[in-house]
Amino acid sequence: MAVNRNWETIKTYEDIFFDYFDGIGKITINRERYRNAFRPTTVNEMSDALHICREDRHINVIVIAGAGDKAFCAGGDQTVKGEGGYIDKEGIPRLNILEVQRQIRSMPKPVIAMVNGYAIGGGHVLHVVCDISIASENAIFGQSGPKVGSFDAGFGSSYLASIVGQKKAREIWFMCRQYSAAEALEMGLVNKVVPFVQLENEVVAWAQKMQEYSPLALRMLKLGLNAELDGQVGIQEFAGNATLLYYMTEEAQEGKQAFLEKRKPDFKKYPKFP
Ligand code: S0N
Repeated sequence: MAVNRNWETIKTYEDIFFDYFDGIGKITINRERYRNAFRPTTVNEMSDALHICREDRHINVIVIAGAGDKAFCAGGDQTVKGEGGYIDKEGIPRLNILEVQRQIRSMPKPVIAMVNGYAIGGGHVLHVVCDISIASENAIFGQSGPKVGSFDAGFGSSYLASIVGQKKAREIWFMCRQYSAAEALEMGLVNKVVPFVQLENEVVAWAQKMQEYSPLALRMLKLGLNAELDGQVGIQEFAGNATLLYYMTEEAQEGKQAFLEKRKPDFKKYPKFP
């Protein structure tokens, strides 16, 4: 049974809802009329909300959702697609969803996709780049790029292939088929499928469970899993986080302290673990 949670508004936008409950920041695309297809405004707002999620110490887990019961997200809004990208209010073509993908991937906190209906095109890639995908039984998954004149050969293809395998990823893109939630579960594309009315309960339960565990451990695991696939960028992200851990040691503080006190650092006293 669905539970009525007291989600508090974090910030008000035009195209998205951005709410807080119990350590969870929830970003909901609110363009139900267009199956939650995103336009540049939607994406700019998602990017702003994700930045807040990264900075806000009260937010430990992020949920991405779509409004209503029909769609998670139907990808880029085809009505504003022009030459060079999706045209924003100033008339500039944008592919700014790629920035949102990068933000989700490098977010040092778990990101859960709450897939409540169609996840198609760029909307499908959006759930793929999230750490965990939990879907309702009515969810439908698929890529449509080659049918509508677009493609995502980045995370939308290479990361997808690392999840479902190369052959299946090629089928998904080359055939533009739609897959049921059960099929998505079968191919490892989602973590769990539940009845629609239980979707939010399930997502919140996963988010609450993760919050019982060490945030630094989850963070390093996410970055390690990314680093394997992301080449130099993945190593740079992982190394940045290793530096953060190093700065938390006395050994690192000794280097800085010695410099400030104009003396030689004494690193000999620190243990060298085998
Ligand atoms: C989702 C679908 C299957 C739902 O079908 P259903 O339930 O029958 O509803 P419809 O009647 O089709 O839709 C209801 C209303 O919503 C509008 N609408 C739906 N999707 C979009 C959309 N993407 N853009 C604009 N409007 C949309 C319908 O037009 C309808 O409106 P009315 O009532 O006025 O007719 C079905 O809707 C569907 O197939 N939708 C299109 C899915 C799709 O092809 N999406 C775009 C795919 N491409 C991308 O997402 C590009 C991704 C991207 O941004 C990118 C990323 C990396 C690199 C490059 C790119 C790039 O931009 O190329």
